Amino acid sequence: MKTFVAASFLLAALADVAQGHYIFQYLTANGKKGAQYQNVRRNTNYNSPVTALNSPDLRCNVGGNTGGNTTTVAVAAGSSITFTADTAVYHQGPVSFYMTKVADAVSADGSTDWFKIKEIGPTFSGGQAKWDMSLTYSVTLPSCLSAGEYLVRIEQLGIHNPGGTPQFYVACSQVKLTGGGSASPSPLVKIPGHVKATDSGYTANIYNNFNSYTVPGPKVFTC
Ligand SMILES: *[C@@H]1O[C@H](CO)[C@@H](O)[C@H](O)[C@H]1NC(C)=O
Ligand SMILES: [Cu+2]
Repeated sequence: MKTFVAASFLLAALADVAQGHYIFQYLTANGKKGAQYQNVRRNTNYNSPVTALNSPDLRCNVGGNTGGNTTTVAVAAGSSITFTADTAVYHQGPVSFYMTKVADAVSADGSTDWFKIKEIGPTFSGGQAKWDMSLTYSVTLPSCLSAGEYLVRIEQLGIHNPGGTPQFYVACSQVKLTGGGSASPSPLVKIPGHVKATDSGYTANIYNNFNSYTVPGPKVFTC
């Protein structure tokens, strides 16, 4: 078993060198897939993850602190949007979606309060964990949120290399929510700060006695 684990680590390390990582670049809204970076902020770190837990780059990736020429798409509260990456996710780990309400989605820097709207952890069956490693991930924008502009953020956390530093693959889309309600979403968090170095979902060893998992960050807000 030890040999197997060591071999897995080695393979994971080699794969990291040999393959490109994944970057979330496309947003599908209103059933229409936008062009590359049309509604998802452009990053400037090629396909590298963000790894510092205290970095503002955790919000919308390196280079994503403002929208640049990324435009804001109008979507109805209660509808679903989809993030698509350039290549499918291949590091095991959870996926979370966050939103923050902003005055202007193009210029917002993500320093405002965020809440989580969805999380995807592993499923456990027959002693095996199965992660959702996909090219696309969808989320429903809660129907009770108030109308206005928001950043919608996807976070895939690579925890494939226990003992190494987990890797955040993040991106922000810019949406203008229409319809909706008047809910005050909670709990609210700041990013960075939403994940702690001691969180079990951050420190987990997914190869050793792995039979339960808590996705890091706040509880999911539901209407
Ligand atoms: C948007 O800006 C990037 C550089 O940040 C540039 O490469 C790209 O061509 C621009 N796209 C449009 C449509 O202007
Ligand atoms: Cu990697």
